[in-house]
Amino acid sequence: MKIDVLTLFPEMFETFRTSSILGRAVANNMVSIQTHNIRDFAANKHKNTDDYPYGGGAGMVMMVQPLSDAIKHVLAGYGEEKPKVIYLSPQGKVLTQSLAQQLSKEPALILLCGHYEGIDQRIIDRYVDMEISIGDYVLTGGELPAMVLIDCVTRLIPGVLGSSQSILEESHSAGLLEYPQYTRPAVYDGDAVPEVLLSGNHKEIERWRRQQSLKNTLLKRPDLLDRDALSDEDKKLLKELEDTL
Ligand code: 4GS
Repeated sequence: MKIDVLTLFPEMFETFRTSSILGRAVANNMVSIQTHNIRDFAANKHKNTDDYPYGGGAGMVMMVQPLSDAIKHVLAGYGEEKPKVIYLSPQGKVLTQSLAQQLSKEPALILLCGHYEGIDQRIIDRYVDMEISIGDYVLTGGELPAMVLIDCVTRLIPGVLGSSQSILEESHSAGLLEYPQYTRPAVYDGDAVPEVLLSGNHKEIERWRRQQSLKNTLLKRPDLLDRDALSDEDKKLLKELEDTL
C-alpha cells in the first residue's frame, strides 16, 4: 500500500515510519509512507499556510492554495486510478476495526492532516472522499490521527504481521475483547497463573479463553456484546458466567 501524507509537521512521522512492525513493513516494501510538507507549496513569499477566518472568530484556518497544490502534486503521480483522499477530523466517521479492514484493501491512500481551527471547506468539498475521526475528542493536529489510521490499517495488510492468526484472535476483529494473557513465571510474588493454562488441555484452554473474552466484553464493553450474533456454545458460556456474577 502506498500512503502519501500531507502535513505541516513531516518530522512527526520519522520515528513512526521507521520503527517496529511498520518500520519492517516499509523496509520490506509492503508499505510506502511518503510525507509532503504543505509549507513547500505555499506560493506567497512568507510561505504562509494559514489565514484569519472569514466571518471572524478565534484561531486560524489552513488556506486553500497550499493544500490544493499539494494534493494536485500528489494526485499527478497517479494514473487513472486515483487514491482515496482522507481528511482526519472530529467531524468524520469514527475509525473502527471494520473501517480499517475496508481501508486495508485500498492500493493507495492520501491523508490530509489539518492544524489550527481546520482547513478551508473548499478543500473538503473538492478533494476529500472521506472524513475520518479517531474519536470524540479534540487534538491540536491531524498528525496523530493519521498515524493511528496508518498503524491500524497497515497491520491488516497480509504479510505485515508475522502471523495472520494474531489478527484473527485479537480484540475487536471477532467483536469481543481479548482474554487475559500470562507469561513466565507461573507464580510471581504469590500470584499464580490460572491453572487451566498450565494443564496442556487445549480444548479446555480454548473454552476458558473464550469465556474470559465474553466476560471481559460483558463487564468492560457491554455495548460491544451482540447476543444475537453469538453461537450456541458462546451463549452457554455466557449463561454460565452470568450465573456466577
Ligand atoms: C481529530 C480527531 C482532531 C481538530 C485537528 C482541531 C486540529 C483536530 N482528527 N480525529 N483542529 N479527534 N483533529 O481532533 O481526527
